[in-house]
Amino acid sequence: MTNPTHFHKRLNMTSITSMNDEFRANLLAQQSTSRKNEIVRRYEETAPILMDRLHKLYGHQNDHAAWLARLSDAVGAALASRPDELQILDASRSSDPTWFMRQEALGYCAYVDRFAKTLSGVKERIPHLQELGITYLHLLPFLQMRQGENDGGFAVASFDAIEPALGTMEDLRGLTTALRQAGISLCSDFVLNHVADTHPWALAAKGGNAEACAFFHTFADRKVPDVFEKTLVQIFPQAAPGNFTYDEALNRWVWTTFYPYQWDLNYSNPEVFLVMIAALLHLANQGIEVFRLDSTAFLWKREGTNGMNQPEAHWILQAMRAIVDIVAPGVLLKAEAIVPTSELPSYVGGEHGVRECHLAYHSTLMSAAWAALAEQDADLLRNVIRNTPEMTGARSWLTYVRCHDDIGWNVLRAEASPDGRTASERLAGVSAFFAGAGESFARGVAFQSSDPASVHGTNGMTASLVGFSGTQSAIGLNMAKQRMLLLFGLAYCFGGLPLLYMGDELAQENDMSFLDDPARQTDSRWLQRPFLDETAYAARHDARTRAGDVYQSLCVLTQKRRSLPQLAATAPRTLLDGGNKALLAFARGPSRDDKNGNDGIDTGTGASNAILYIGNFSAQSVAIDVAQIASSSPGLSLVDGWVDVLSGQFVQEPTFLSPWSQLWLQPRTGAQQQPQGSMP
Ligand code: OTU
Repeated sequence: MTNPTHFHKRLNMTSITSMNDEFRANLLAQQSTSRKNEIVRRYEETAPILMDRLHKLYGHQNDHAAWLARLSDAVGAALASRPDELQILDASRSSDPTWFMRQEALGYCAYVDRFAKTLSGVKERIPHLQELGITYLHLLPFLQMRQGENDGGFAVASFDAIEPALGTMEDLRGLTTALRQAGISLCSDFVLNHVADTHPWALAAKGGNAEACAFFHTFADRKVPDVFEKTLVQIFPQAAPGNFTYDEALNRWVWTTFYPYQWDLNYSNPEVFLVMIAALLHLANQGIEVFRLDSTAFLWKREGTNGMNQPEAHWILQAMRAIVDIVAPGVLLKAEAIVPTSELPSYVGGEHGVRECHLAYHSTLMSAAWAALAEQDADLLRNVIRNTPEMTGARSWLTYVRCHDDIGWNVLRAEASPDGRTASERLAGVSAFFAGAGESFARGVAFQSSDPASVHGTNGMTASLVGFSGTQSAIGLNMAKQRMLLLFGLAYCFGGLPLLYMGDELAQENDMSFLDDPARQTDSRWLQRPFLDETAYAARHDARTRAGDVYQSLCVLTQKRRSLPQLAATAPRTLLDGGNKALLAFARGPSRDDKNGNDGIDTGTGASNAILYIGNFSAQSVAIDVAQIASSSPGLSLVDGWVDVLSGQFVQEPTFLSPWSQLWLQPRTGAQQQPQGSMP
């Protein structure tokens, strides 16, 4: 592919300045007088990055100035048609940019059909979400999708229409309005790396339209694809081997990173950027408040690389963010990049805090937490946390236990290698454990992998992976519940926006029905995509049922989290030495926006208002020395006594932490001088 930096020098500063002026003028031309000042302010704030990234990406194109003018027209049109109520939202969020980082923020993720049949059905389920304390709802793809196989909607056939079985654009607007009134932000996937082979652009390309063909990466023969294949990864090596698909109508090879019917878009073509940002803005104007940018790592192709995390992919995201900040500053971008820990921070702007995505899935934290259960050792978790830089500003992590995809193990290679075994051996052990090997409590399935040493990803619902499916005994079931809560507790305490995956709140197990459907049976990710279990849901308040017990325990965690500003994503995190390999310990807080004191240290007692998290990732009771653990953090060393927020009990040292359990410890205050009881 072309490398635009080679051509970048051709544009001199004068032409950049005049294009910048023209862009702003075009943008403003369409706006009402009352909005102009605000828009100029937003534009001035974002223009340096926007212009720089667009020039780097596309400045070498002959008609760059004309293209920029068309882009500014499109952006201006979206701005002019932004509905009033969304402009109000934009204004309130601009004055509170860390709104999504509060300790009350909690996400829920579901397939529309499996949760509530249709978009209107989702509206009916708002009380369900409110009861769970949800402030953010991610609905998996609901735009018009390819008929037949469509990767759960990740093969989009139109960005302008809703999948007919799920509703209409009108229904979407009705839903976003109702959710907004309920204090819930709707998150939608924006599948920007590829489109379905039935999308009009692909159909036009097949029909011989050269402009449409240039939307994709196509090749006359295998020569170039073969060179790329030497270094590219394969995502679905068994169900969809290779990264290129021969298309008969085109009589060419098409770049298809995922399934053969998902055609990768060619972002070296500026037209692709233009139509895609226009599509995103149009959806934002329907009231979608968060975009989950799918497969962001793959947006730019470069020979000799694995095809992921290229600088240009980040420039594309930064340019999109700048445009979103101009048109819809209340809207969030969330990166889905399943990549090693070292690559993750750049999706939220890296150490310099360039505006890119507001959120990114912390997928290595998620995988490492599962690995810790298998290894009964929090080593991988500690390594991931060490490799996760502290970030300031309005950006954060999406923390989660499960999602609709597999749990990937390969992303942990860097963290997995230092223990003497090779990373492959070690991670293959974890993978085998979750596939049920030996004495494992887990009942998952290994997912296809291209790794030569066969480090498969793992599929399965949380409940099946933590042991609910593999035991009947009361003790076994209780251990499964503890493991489940341990994982949720980590997602709640780590610092980020936690996301619950539909069915987990009711401990729903693997759904085997995909095996009967030819369109789904080769993709075991469908194990973790069940329909909501209405019977379990109806029993959610009955703690004698498994679903009710898990549901209520989870709600308790949620309530506790909401009450602790130290757990807000804005509060700092300090990894501590737990003194035992099975223990993960870290401190959170004091909260940065603590109004009572700038350092969060209580001047009267010298105690910090921090929260100390300790998790036991093993099947044994482990002796803990809280004073010792706290002593490695300067703010905590003076604390004289701790209370566990979850049980309300005073910690009497020395104490034991029971298998798979966790403590959320808060410094004892004056009112809590007397121990209230011993530890559970
Ligand atoms: C994403 O996933 C989606 O979450 C998947 O459901 C889609 O199948 C895929 O994109 C194509 O749209 O590469 O960077 O290993 O983790 O496919 C993220 C499986 C991705 C997923 C992977 C993924």
